[in-house]
Amino acid sequence: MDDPLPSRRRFLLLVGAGGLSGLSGCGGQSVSPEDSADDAGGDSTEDRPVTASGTSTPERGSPRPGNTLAETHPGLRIESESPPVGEAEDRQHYTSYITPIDRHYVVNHYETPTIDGRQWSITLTFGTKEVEVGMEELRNEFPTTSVTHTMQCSGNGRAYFDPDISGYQLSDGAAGTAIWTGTSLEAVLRSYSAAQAGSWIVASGGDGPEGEPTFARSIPMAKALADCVLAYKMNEEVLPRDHGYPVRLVVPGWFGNNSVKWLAELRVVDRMAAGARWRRYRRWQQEKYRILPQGSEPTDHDHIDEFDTWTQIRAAAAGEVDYLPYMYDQVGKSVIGYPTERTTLRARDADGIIEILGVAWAGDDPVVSVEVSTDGGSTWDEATFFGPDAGPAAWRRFRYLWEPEPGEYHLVSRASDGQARAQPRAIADPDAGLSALDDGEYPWNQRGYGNDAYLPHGLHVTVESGE
Ligand SMILES: Nc1nc2c(c(=O)[nH]1)N[C@H]1C(S)=C(S)[C@@H](COP(=O)(O)O)O[C@H]1N2
Ligand SMILES: [Mo]
Repeated sequence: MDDPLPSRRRFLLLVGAGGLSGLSGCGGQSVSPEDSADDAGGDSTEDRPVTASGTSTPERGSPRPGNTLAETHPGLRIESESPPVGEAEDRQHYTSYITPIDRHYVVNHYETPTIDGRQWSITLTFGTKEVEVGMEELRNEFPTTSVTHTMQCSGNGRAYFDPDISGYQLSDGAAGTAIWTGTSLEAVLRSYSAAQAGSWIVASGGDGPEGEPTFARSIPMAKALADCVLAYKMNEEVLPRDHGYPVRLVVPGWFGNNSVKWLAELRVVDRMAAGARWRRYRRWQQEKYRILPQGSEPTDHDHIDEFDTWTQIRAAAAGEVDYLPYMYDQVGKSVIGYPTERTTLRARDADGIIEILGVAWAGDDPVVSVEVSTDGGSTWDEATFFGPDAGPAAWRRFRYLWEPEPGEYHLVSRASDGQARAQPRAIADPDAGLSALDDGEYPWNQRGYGNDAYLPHGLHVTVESGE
């Protein structure tokens, strides 16, 4: 090894416009991981030097620092360059199985950090132990694995809420399917005998600037062991900077907010990040990414048992649980990718057939059927799945062969999952609260999360005679 650094693995973190990144407070042994998490901020950079003035050559193949999101992702409609946020600018990528990187949406809460991947390591803490798992080790000492996963931002579809929701106005484009390659989280946890040390993992990113809460998510151990991946490649390329270079957590089937980018720490613990002791780590777990009906406020919880977001909504509506839902396992959804909104079509052949194409997925649940309606949901007909089936974490492609007369049409699609749950019709009035779902409508919620109602995702087309 030509590692010039002393015994302990260290990394240099170079920062962009966002200022010094706050990777403090991770050093030192502690009896309880929570104790070190309750950090006064700003101390202990000794073990893990943070510098704004160091230089490094980007790893070969990694994108050059300094590029704008518009440059690296020309297929996105940019909502913000600082921090980078963009969704696919049209629905064309819903007609193909794998989403090219330049069309795969990006959502960041802070600036994309500039990281020297050769120096990067993940700090794994469990019980009283703390180890550094470096990139070489991840790549070379564990079997390589990959997962095809449809990632969707919880805020995809926010633009359709009425009353409006403030925040990035994501409509249809904040979902994409990529092949994520790396090391299974289970293999790493087992090799250090870390899995038995707790029932939760708090995964945190290296992007939070000094003084800001760390982007951290609490993942139940069962899911971590089932299929999570520490990914360093996306669609067979070196993981791009904006998608988490050099390594991110990928939580298959779950909303994108769970897949922590620039993964810096994995803490094996016995509860979710909650309360004052987890001050730096609780914000993105407890305050954000909750389904909050009108007038409600989130409270911190240490533990939940149900991760299916739809089931959580139902349980909260029925008063069976005392917490408001967390954004984990994705709800069933389908999107038509062809034709597109307000287009004029002609039948493609003498038979007068138009092929409607789209994708459908349902998180951890398989998607079992897609129906298409050409009259805004009055009548439905079954679509056909085709193409690869990589398991529930990835969407299925569907097609529907349509033989229309000339005229105006309102196309919508509706997926059903393995529990016979069909997409709701529309977004409910805020007064309906969480029980809207029982009436076939999607609950309006304060942050505009999880919208899978079929009417807002429909489109209008004109069919002209082929003569
Ligand atoms: N460290 C860190 N991880 C993060 C985020 C972040 O801001 N910081 N954003 C999350 C959100 S909200 C989403 S939807 C996905 C987006 O991943 P992508 O940009 O690769 O599409 O990353 C998640 N992981
Ligand atoms: Mo997100």
